[in-house]
Amino acid sequence: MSETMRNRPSGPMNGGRALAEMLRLAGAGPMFGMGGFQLLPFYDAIGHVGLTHHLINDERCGAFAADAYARVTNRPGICDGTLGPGATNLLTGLVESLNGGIPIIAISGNTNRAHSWKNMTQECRQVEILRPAVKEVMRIEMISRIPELLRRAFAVATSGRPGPVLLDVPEDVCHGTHDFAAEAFEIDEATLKAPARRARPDRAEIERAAKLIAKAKRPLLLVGGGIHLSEAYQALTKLAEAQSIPVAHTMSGKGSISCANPLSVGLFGRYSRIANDMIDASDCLVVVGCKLGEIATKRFTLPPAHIPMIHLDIVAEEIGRCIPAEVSLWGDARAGLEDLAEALSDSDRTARARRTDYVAEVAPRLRKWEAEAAPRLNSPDRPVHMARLCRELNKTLPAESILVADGGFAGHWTGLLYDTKQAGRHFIPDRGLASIGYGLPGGIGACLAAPDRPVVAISGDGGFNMTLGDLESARRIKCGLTIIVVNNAASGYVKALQHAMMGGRYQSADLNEMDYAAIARTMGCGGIRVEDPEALAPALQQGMEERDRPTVVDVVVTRDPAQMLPAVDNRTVQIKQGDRVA
Ligand SMILES: Cc1ncc(C[n+]2csc(CCOP(=O)(O)OP(=O)(O)O)c2C)c(N)n1
Ligand SMILES: [Mg+2]
Repeated sequence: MSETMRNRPSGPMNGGRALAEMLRLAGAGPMFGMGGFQLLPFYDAIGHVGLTHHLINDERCGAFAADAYARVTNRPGICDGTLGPGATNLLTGLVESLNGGIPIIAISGNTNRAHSWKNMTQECRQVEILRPAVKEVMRIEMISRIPELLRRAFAVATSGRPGPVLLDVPEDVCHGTHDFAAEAFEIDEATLKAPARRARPDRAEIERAAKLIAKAKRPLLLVGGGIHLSEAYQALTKLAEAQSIPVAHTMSGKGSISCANPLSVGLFGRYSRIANDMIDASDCLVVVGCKLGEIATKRFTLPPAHIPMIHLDIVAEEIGRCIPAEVSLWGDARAGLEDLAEALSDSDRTARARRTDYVAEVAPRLRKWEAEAAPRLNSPDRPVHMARLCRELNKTLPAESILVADGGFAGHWTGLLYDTKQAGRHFIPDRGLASIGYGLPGGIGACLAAPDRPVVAISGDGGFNMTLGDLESARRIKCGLTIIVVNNAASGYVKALQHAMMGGRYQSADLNEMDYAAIARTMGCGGIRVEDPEALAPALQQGMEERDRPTVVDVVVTRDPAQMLPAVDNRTVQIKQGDRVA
């Protein structure tokens, strides 16, 4: 008998307790939320059954923290919100997880059904509001069905493309009592972590794909966040190395292969070092776990239509959505990559020999890019240049660390210039919905998921302002998180666009000059203000050494909107690719 089965509860208990017991059996990690009357019995049971729950000051942050926790562990992140505003505050975070394919279980309290729709305080149509924000809504109408629906929530969250599930719990279900049999408390271990099950692509299609790759002189792998969800790291590196195929990645796909691997050609799409040029010169693209959305394709101008494309994805209807695929591989990324490697294995030696010159191009191309970018990467400028900040991150962060990147420039600059030193989820940008405000709560979730590893978050000042209240949570939770605030006293992305497109007419783009390090210190956290680039590395080091409280590193960067974009934004001006690489 498994441990789970031995610890099954039985007898009369309230709905909240039954919920908590199921989460305990599922091995749920830390949960994030803010209580209210409806879920009180659930909160009461949390400590009793030995689960961990953190009060968060904004439910959106709870959902973001759960999302980052799930990205690091591939286990469902868990968050909750009370009736009405608690539930609706979850919305932005849940859409991030939905678009990013991240397994989440969100619990919302709802009204007592004896009084629903009689203008109950806080009441709203929360299920309807949240329905399109999640993979599935499960409304629990009977206390006796709590174990069954929790079981299903885990299965839905971790199967196929993972995603968020909303469990909507009426007050009377949470507070009411049922006499449970021990047999009710059962959970399928396979569903506790994504991917719950692995589907293999059709054999004949694998053979077709293998033939296409075999005859290609310049094949290129384009990979997205699906590699992380499938934990396909080894399979990807193995195929790339066995066949000498360089690898380019999206922002979410960074870390699919180590950025230090000689076959890694970096980010492709809106911002690129050499990857876009490699795409242009390719004769076979192998796209894996990647939706080929706007940013990855430079607003659908990449890749050129004449290059044959093999597209491997877990969601069949995602294949060919934006760009037609010559070969469609429907299945799990790891399984598909393994099958491709196996189908090609007889040709490994000859393929490597034939592609010697091809892969030998990568290093000099990168060196050329590096030489062009060097003045920015090594910039001694004050205010600090963003490229210099990225370089200091590359130098200072250890291989096992995690960098969480917020939706503003922080994400784009680090997406382009930050290098992971090993494969794995070491870079977490919120590219599902690209909301600002993810950095701090995402950092909290990542810290709790990886308590022994340094976690650094990087956020714009606008994004930080949005979620500053949860610095209090980070301190209370004793997160040894380092949070870099990219302080440009502006909603910089907007200001840069207004500079480029609106003739410098700035509207609602400026923020106050603030000292976020001083604010952090007032809140009982560490706070370091950095104005000199030489002070970056020691500040980051000091932040990472603080193991039981957060440190804010407030970095003063340029206020010049002409200097803010990491490369030319293709929606604004058409400038030759590579004109401004950093
Ligand atoms: C919730 C939300 N609102 C608006 C946007 C649009 N947006 C993208 S970047 C940006 C600027 C954010 O300012 P800040 O966080 O200071 O970052 P900066 O661009 O200045 O580095 C805005 C408003 C968004 N992504 N998310
Ligand atoms: Mg800003």
